[in-house]
Amino acid sequence: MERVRAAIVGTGFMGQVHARSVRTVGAELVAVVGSTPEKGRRAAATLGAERAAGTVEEALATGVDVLHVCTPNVAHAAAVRAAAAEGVAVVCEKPLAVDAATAAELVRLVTDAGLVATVPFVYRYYAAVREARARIQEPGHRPPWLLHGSYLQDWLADPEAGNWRVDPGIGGTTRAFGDIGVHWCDLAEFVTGQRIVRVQARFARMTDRRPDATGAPVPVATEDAAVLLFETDAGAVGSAVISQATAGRKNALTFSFDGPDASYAFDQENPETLWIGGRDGNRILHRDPARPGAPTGRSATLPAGHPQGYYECFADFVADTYAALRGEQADGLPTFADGLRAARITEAVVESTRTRAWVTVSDA
Ligand code: SOE
Repeated sequence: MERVRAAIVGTGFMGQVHARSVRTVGAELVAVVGSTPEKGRRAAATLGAERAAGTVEEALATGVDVLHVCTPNVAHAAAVRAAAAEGVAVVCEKPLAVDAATAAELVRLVTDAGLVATVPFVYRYYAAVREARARIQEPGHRPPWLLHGSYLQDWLADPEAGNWRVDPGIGGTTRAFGDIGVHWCDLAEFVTGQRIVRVQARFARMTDRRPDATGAPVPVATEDAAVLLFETDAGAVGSAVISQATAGRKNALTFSFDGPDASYAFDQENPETLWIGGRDGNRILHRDPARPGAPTGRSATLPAGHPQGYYECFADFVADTYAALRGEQADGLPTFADGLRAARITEAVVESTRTRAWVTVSDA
């Protein structure tokens, strides 16, 4: 296949991350679409795109192979539909859609069109995560019975801070869980191989008013934090605390998956190591491709001591997506099916916060 030709719609932080990965994997960034023509033109210049396009349709008409959707959440579905209509592969930021029914529709669309369609659950790409997954899912290894952790950030810890995600009309009915709780749940299922089947959840807000786009303080309808209890199809129980307003925590995604043979703990802010707890002692496993049995995916093969970071994980995800365009199926590539899974867990979480009851995660 010639160099992959990509377009990006949405030029905020995630659009910039996607653009960097597109360049890193040697693809051509043909067009970017901004929320205004001026933002599009500025982004085309700063992100190294061949041109700014006024609309998604205009970007698709340039003959790209793949569209990266990095807009605010409510606009994801329209962009995915446009790509599917043109037979263009798509990478859509999470959440895939602001409700499970729409997410299911998008899965049907891309499946019927036979398109590669992925969602950047990129924390799967850390070697420590793959190491935990390989050990936990090794035949004969007794499964973890207790899954727990958190995903804590503080970019909304200032009660005066606002963002489009706060507005349910743009970000969806859930903010903290819909934005980053889905990462935590994706990792819990990816690493353990278990599926979350029932949830009991509560939302919480640090503040009831935040400034809207004009700077005027308005009532807040979405959560700053989510607290989740869950059960899995393997009989495990678990809990997760999700927050975007925890002062001092920048991108602190942590898990501990605990079984009779060992406990496995990971901290995204210290991603080069995996803590393995044992009854007769604990180990800190440092990422080292020279270690027999170490994960071998793309940036996991960086020599020990050369940290594999967020950008490397993102580029590995994009490279695996583009390899799928050539018919290669990489292990652990997160697809629209995983985006739908996240939407269904999110739907159950939101319902539980309303009914205050345990809610079964739909598989329908
Ligand atoms: C903001 O919470 C954010 O950028 C998320 O949208 C990303 O998915 C996460 O990886 C980092 O934080």
